Amino acid sequence: MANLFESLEQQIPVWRGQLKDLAKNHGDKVISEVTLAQAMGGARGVKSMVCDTSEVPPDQGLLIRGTPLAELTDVSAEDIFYLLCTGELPDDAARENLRAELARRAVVPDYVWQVLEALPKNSHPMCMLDTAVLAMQGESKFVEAYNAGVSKDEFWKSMLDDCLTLQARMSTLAAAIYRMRFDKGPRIDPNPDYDYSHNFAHMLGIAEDNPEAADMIRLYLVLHCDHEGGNVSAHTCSLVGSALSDAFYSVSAGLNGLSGPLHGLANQECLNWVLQVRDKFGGLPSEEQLREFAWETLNSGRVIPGYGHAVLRVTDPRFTAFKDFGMKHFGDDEIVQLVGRIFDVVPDVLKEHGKAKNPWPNVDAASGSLLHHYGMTEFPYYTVMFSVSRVMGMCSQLVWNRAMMAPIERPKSVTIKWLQEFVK
Ligand code: NMX
Ligand code: MLT
Repeated sequence: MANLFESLEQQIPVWRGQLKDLAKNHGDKVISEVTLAQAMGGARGVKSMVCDTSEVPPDQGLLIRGTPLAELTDVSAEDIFYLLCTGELPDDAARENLRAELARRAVVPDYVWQVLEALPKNSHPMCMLDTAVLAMQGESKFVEAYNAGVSKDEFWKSMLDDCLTLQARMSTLAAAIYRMRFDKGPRIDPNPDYDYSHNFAHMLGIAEDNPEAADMIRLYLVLHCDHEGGNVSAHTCSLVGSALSDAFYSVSAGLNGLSGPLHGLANQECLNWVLQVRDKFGGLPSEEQLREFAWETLNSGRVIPGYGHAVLRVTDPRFTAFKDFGMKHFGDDEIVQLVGRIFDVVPDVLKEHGKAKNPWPNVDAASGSLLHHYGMTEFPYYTVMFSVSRVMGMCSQLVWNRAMMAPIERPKSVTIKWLQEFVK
């Protein structure tokens, strides 16, 4: 089987042909209409972008290149990245080739550590991560290629080069941020013999003699990898990339979007909420107590983190996979039990509340409980974990966009006056 680069080189002409055929022969077909409410409501449901790495049917949840997530819970991070980029799972040789490529690039240059050390000690871990990614922009091979006048149809190659460097360094950066920010001791160097997940667990310092914890990190990286093109971080990343900004600019922008509490930061908010419940009731509350607490949150004008979704209308399969892992390995853990009890109570509360279109849990409702179990109790860190995985999705989308020579994104905005006149 071909390595990642060779596989892309074989498939890109085919994908280009498919897109060209669609545009030439069906370019005037209407695939979506936009109501005034949608224009004012965050473009929810408007089909206006193409993304081939994954899709989220509202009644099923994540399909990665057509495969339901539930069928991919045993694969490695390398497998997922290869699948996102090419549409196929790698064989042993292609997986090892990608593993070695990422391991070779995993060392983070000293100037990045100096930048991080100069930040205020109480910086949010996501601010540290975004800053570190941006700081590396000067190393972009894409910028080098662009400035050298490389042809547009070759841009994907230098984009892939940057993306491999960025992805390789993500886990090194993220692990170091954990250790720096939460006083866990000195940085742990990457081990070039490990695979990506094992290496991340090793550098975090949580899983040296604990293969189960390392497996949880693997699962974490697999489950968060991508969620089609329209979520805030992926969309931001590809929007910025559409201006031919390089991967460092684009991914850093995407990560800033992931840092919002309605998006990736919901995992920190969620564990915070779970711990508030535990602390208020001194352990596992009764269903009635929990119902009251959920109503208190809603009545104070706040959302229940980890519940609801802009696209999904069923329980998120990522939530189910995390919950199953927790139940299998440590079902008696208090936080895992609490997450289960919240799942028994909150959907009915949200239905009664009558606002959320989707009362079911999303990925963030369970992910923190696993990290917490393995000693990663510092919940402001959780979105960084999400990021290491999600950069695989952002990068595979960036490479695909460059390979398809995607145009600069530029939707049309309208004014209130324009809308008033239109509806007259
Ligand atoms: N708790 C309380 N109210 C909610 C919730 C919730 N979990 N979810 C939606 N609503 C409200 C929402 O705030 C909105 O209220 P209003 O009309 O006053 O503005 C109303 O229900 C309708 O919202 P929807 O159309 O159902 O949801 P939307 O597509 O606008 O937003 C989320 C989707 C995910 C932002 C929203 O469900 C939410 O805020 N959930 C909690 C935060 C969260 O878990 N985010 C993580 C998403 C996954 N991720 O990792 O990125
Ligand atoms: C995601 O994983 O990106 C979230 O579930 C949010 C989304 O899809 O909009």
